[in-house]
Amino acid sequence: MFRNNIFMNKLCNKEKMCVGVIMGSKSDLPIMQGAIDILQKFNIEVKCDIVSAHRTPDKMFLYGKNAVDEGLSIIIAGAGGSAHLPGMIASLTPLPVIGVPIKSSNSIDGWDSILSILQMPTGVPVATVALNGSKNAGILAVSMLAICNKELQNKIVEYKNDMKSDVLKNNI
Ligand code: C2R
Repeated sequence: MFRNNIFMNKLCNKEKMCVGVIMGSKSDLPIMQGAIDILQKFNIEVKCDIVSAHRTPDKMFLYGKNAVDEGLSIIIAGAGGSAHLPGMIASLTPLPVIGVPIKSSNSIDGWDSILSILQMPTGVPVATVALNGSKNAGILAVSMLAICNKELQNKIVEYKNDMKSDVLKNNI
């Protein structure tokens, strides 16, 4: 069910920029696939895993502590319901963390997940995107990686131009 073997537990290629995409459950994958797809479109290496603050706390701790040594530059973390994963990961790593609130089966209406990820205490930020907004999380990660990478920045400009053309094409 996992496309392109993305859940392989491989080390990142240190020569390439690598983004960690984690989620609280495999039931989150259909939503988180949006981030994976956009990162792959920009030729960014993706290391994907299921990590849960609640169900696999030891794994979460190790993931956060080892993220830099694993070669990750940014972590995108998605979770639904009482979503502690993004914030806990942000507490364990110096890397930027982008949180994706997910409207999952155990969610009341999505607000539970949004507020758990958004309302972080001062000192431990999580950049929170819209509910189920994993594609934007991917684009934000690419923009961060592009700060010191002109080639990648040009690709984002191209992406935005394509988006503009698509909208204008539909003008009535
Ligand atoms: P299941 O479908 O496996 O029951 O999971 C997951 O992200 C998922 O959206 C239901 C939902 O529980 C969420 N979950 C968390 C955490 N671990 C799992 N919010 C966590 O540690 O924050």
